[in-house]
Amino acid sequence: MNKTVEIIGAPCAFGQRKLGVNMGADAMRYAGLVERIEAIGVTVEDKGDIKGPAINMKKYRSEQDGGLRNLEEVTEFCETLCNEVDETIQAGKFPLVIGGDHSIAMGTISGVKRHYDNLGVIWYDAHGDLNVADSSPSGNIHGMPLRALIGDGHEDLVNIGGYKNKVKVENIVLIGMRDLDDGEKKYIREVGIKTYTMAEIDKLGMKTVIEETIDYLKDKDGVHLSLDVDALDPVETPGTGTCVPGGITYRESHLAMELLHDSGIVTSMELVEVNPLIDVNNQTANQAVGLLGSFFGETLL
Ligand code: 4U7
Ligand code: MN
Ligand code: MN
Ligand code: MN
Repeated sequence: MNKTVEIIGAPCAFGQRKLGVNMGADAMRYAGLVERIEAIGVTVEDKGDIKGPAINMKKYRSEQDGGLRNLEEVTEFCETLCNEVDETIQAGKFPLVIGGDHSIAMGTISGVKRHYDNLGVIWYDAHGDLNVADSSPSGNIHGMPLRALIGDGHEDLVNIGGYKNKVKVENIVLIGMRDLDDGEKKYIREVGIKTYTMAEIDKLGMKTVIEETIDYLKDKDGVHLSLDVDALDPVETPGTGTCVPGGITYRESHLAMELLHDSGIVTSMELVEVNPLIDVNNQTANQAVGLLGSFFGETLL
């Protein structure tokens, strides 16, 4: 990486109901994120955290408000993040957004997309995050960001950054899928999103999956990597709110990061859903930092 990496903390927990994910960014800082990237010889600046709306614990923990939980708070958070990311890219730096729950992707990618006509997106996750309010079993907005970026869903979410239609379905690669809701499966098949479920990863191996992904996205003018730590297997990586067994190993994920580094195609990244309150000795944040090391070019010798 010859660009300066600018870290933007996005301590948002409004996209789901497990408090603690708002401390994910600090958990990664505490695990040595800045030092780890600097040790590779890459220049890093930490912009600090986005200032989002305060958490009202009573409202946050209430069972009601189904549909789109915390819509206003998520929207406000993402609007601010969008402008921060935009600024970082304008300054010629590489934006590394650390979450926070995955609803923040609507902010990150809305900011990124202002700079690219034909943006590719790699969605490394156990989930598709392709719900709309009607198909969502939970009402949690962190299960909807990719669909909102495509252009479907609540107007406030679809229009973050003041414009819509940020990601084309043919520019997306889903990796690690193993918990897709019925509506998401139907949608993926209907519009034909390039998808590597765990079954494909087992059959092809991660090396081929990433090589094919790079080949699929090589003509795009930018590629955003959205890494949800729940893509990894919860036996190794337990500190996240929506664990699904049978996931990607830590080593396979290192391989993915190394191959993406070598390709040089990725122009922005976010790492989300680290929740230190449900982790064991901060090991999920430690692994996240390890993966970011590989992504920015760390080698073992
Ligand atoms: B994450 C879920 F129903 N699909 O919509 C939903 F299974 O950002 C989970 O990937 C969403 O962690 C997970 O609530 C969102 C559920
Ligand atoms: Mn996700
Ligand atoms: Mn997920
Ligand atoms: Mn999750």
